[in-house]
Amino acid sequence: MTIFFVWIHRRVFSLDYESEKFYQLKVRVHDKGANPLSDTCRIDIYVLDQNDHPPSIQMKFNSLLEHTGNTAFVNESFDINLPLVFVTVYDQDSGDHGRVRLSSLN
Ligand SMILES: [Ca+2]
Ligand SMILES: [Ca+2]
Repeated sequence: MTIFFVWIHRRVFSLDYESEKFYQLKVRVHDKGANPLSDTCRIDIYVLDQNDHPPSIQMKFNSLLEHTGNTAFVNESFDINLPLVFVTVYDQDSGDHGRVRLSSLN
């Protein structure tokens, strides 16, 4: 019996679920006999997601508001039933790692 170790090294510098979730390796072995005999096998590798991306917030003020950067200037007459800001949250992870909850800190 001979034991070999198999590494993923084909253009892979690190495993990243968000870039590539699945690898398939094909391995072949053959003996050194006069009429070589061989066997092959397929190895399926699924990369499991980890929580390696923080959520990020992008916001856009209501176009009715005068604003600069993260600061808006709201007239007293502004209809408070209209949204002040549209917030979009991104998280590249999957499942609970990518599920987010938005809360106000004040
Ligand atoms: Ca995440
Ligand atoms: Ca991830």
